[in-house]
Amino acid sequence: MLDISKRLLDGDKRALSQSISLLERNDPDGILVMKDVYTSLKGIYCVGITGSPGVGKSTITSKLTEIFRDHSFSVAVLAVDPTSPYTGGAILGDRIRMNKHYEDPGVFIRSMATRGRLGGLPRMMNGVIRLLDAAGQDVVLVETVGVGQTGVDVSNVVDTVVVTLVPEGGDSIQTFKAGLMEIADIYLVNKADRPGAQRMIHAIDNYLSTSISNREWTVPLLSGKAVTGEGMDKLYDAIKLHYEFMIETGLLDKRRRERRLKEASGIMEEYFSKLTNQLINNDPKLKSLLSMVEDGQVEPYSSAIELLNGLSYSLEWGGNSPP
Ligand SMILES: Nc1nc2c(ncn2[C@@H]2O[C@H](COP(=O)(O)OP(=O)(O)OP(=O)(O)O)[C@@H](O)[C@H]2O)c(=O)[nH]1
Ligand SMILES: [Mg+2]
Repeated sequence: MLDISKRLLDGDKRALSQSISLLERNDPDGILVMKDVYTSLKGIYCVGITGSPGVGKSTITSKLTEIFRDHSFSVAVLAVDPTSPYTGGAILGDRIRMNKHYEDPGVFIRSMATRGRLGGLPRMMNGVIRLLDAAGQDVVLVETVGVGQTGVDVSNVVDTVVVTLVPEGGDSIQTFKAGLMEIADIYLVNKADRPGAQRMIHAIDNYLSTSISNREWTVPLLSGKAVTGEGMDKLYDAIKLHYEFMIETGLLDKRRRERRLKEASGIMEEYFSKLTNQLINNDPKLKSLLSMVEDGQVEPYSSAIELLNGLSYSLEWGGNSPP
């Protein structure tokens, strides 16, 4: 076992930060750590807080962190920054907001970049969550902007999805329908102090009563004012209820099984796609065929098959051209 794995299992926060970085950098040691700690995992509970920019996700996350701490749970916060970590204004704001938690040894905060895939969750998210588990964190709160794929991605990573809406977004309910609404385990209308809050709540209520749902879980519709903390206890209760539901129905286990499979096949897909590019780039014959495709001289479909045949040669011959 690597020394860093031992320190991680002892709950050393520096080892935790370092091992997350290893994973982010694709360092082979990161994989060794993952292997070292795997049998010691307890199954950390993951809650996603998602919604459009500025709906109050960080404020909610901060309040929830407080409540989880009051219940003696250790908390990890993963803030998924749509641009880059530590530079964007939003992340600076989050840092100030989360300041009091930085002093608390029971709280671990990390921001993560999406690496240009706007709206995408970092692909190593499941791995990072496992590292947090290894370090002994009880709960992880994942804050992500719910645009494009992110909202959909987040349900592949967390156990409970909180979709946050604000009164101002009343008209955009149509757009939410496409993906975000389906993945919600809990709806929260934040900024209930703003005009139009009641109308928003009615609109969602309407949506909920007209949409056909065969899920056993009845998605609760909550409202709150995260800045004052109002409604945040109810949010905590709803998360706890959903957690219990997930365990009792066996859904937690089912989702996690599916997630592990998806994770492994995602890693393989990524590996094969990298390998394909590498092989093509190192093989002058394949490269020239591709540039003919690019120029429109040869038909792409049959050329792709020819490329694949060429690749199997490259694999067999260790990357060298066949004799
Ligand atoms: N009026 C009102 N303002 C709120 C409430 N909750 C949060 N805010 C304010 O809304 C602004 C955005 O809050 P954040 O928590 O940063 O929102 P966010 O969703 O994390 O924003 P991004 O991470 O940039 O997407 C801040 O100025 C908050 O103080 C609320 O209940 N009522
Ligand atoms: Mg935020």
